[in-house]
Amino acid sequence: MTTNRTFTMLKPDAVKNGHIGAILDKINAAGFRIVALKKTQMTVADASAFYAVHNERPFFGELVEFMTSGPIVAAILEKENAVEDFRVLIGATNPADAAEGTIRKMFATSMGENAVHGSDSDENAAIESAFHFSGREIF
Ligand code: FUP
Repeated sequence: MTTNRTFTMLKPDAVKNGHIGAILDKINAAGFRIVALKKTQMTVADASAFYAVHNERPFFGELVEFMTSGPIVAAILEKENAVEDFRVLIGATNPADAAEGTIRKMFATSMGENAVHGSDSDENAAIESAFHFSGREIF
């Protein structure tokens, strides 16, 4: 079942580099409706839980360190086929492989500091949205 919703984070590099407005513009222009939005900073415990699926991977420590290094902008986005369309909009995990015009091509600096997160399935979109937002923050 498709939920037509996905979850994103504008990562600490994107926030630090002043790209919040430009990235939200691209998200709007691509036809996504913002149903929840906030600036927040994850603790080490938060980031470790959020990325638990990667906890055996060699990059896990760096990933948690980076994701807790500064504030992020978390959002829930709505559009038909949201998960898949948003992953097209953000581009490949490594910005060097990301297609022209994608958010990661435009704003990411490296594989580790890749500007944005996008859920990889409807199931994870729901889990990740609930991780960051309560029911009364979603409209
Ligand atoms: P993505 O779904 O494109 O966000 O990528 P993954 O879920 O595979 O990875 C999550 C995050 O881990 C990436 F955004 C960056 C980091 N990562 C690395 O630093 N090195 C890797 O080899 C893979 C992922």
